[in-house]
Amino acid sequence: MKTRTFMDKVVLYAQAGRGGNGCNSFRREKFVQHGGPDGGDGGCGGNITLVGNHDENSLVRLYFTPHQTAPNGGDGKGKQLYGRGGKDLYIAVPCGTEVHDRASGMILGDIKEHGEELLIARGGKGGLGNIHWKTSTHQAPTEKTDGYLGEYVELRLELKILADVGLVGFPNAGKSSIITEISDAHPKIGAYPFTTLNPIIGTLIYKDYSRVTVADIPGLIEGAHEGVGLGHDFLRHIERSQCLVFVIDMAATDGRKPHDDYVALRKELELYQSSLADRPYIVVANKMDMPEAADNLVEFKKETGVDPLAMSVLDNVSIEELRQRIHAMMKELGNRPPA
Ligand SMILES: Nc1nc2c(ncn2[C@@H]2O[C@H](COP(=O)(O)OP(=O)(O)OP(=O)(O)O)[C@@H](O)[C@H]2O)c(=O)[nH]1
Ligand SMILES: [Mg+2]
Repeated sequence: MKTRTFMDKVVLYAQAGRGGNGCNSFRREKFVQHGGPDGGDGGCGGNITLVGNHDENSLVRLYFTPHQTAPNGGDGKGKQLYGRGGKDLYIAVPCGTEVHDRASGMILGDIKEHGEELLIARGGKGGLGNIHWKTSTHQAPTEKTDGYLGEYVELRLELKILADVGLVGFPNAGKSSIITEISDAHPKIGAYPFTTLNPIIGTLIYKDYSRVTVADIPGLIEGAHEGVGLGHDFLRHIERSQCLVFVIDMAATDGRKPHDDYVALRKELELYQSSLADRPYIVVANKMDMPEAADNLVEFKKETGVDPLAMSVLDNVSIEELRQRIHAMMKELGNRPPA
C-alpha cells in the first residue's frame, strides 16, 4: 500500500493538560507543635501551541495523529511543595496553515511565518492547597481545591501553500518539467496526465540573492469547478500567489487546441476566485520543439491577442528567459527585496 505523504486538510482534536489538585496537609515535625497547614498548590496543565515550521510541507503528520494531548499538572504536596507544571506541547505545522474552529468554521489564526505561534488550547490552572485558607481564626483548614480542566478544542487545519508564483496549466503541459529546470524542485515528470498529484514548491535563486518560490499544482481541466479531474481543490495552493504562469502545450499533444486550453484555464480561475484571474501573469507556450507548435503559436497569438513566451524544455529554449521574466514581475510587485 502506498503511504500517504501529502495532506492539506486535517481535523485536530487538542486536549490541553488538566491542572494538578491542591494538597491538604499539615506540618508534622518533631518538636514543632501545631505545625499548621502546609499543602501546596497543583501545577498548571500544559498548553497546546501550533508553531509554523518551514521544514514541514504538509499536514500529513497530524492526519495520522489527530488526537493531541498535553500533560497534566502535578498535584501539590505537603511541605508547601507545588505540583510540577505540565509541559507545553508544541505542534509543528507548515507555514501557510489556516486554523478554523471545526464547529463554527471561524478562522482562529493563520500561521504564515517560521516560528510563528498560535496558542490553541490553554492548560487548566492548578488547584489551591490548604495553606491558602490559613487565618488567625481558622488555623487548621482542610479546604483545598482541585485543578481545573484543560481546554478541549476541535479544529480544522487547512494548508494554503505560500508561494510567490503559481504554475497553472492542463495536465501534461509540462509544468513539472519547467519547475525542474528553473528551480531546485524535482517533481515526477510523466508523459501522461495527472502525474503530479500534490503541490510542489520550488525556489528560484537569483544572482542578486533574491529568492522566488514557485508552486507546481496538479493539472486543471475544463469543468474543474464541478470537480472534474482533480477538481478545484488544489487551486487553494495558488490563492496566495502574487502572480501566475500559464503553461500551454503549444504542440497540442493531447489533441486540444492551445487557444481553448488558455480560455478554459482562465475561466476555471475566474470561477474559483475572481481575484485570481486579475493577478499579473506570464503565458508560456511550451513544447515549441514539436513540428506542429509553430503554426499553433501563430494561431494562438491571433485568437487570444496574447504574445506568449515560446519555450521548449526539451531543447532548453527560454529557460533563463522565463526565470528573468519571473524575477522582473516579482520586482515590479516590489514584495521581495533582495535578501
Ligand atoms: N517535446 C516536448 N515535450 C515536453 C516538453 N516539456 C515537457 N514535455 C513532456 O511532456 C510530458 C508531460 O510533462 P510534465 O512536466 O509531467 O507535465 P505536467 O504539466 O507537470 O503534467 P501533470 O503533472 O500531469 O499535470 C512529459 O513526457 C515531458 O517529457 C517540451 O518542451 N517538449
Ligand atoms: Mg506535473
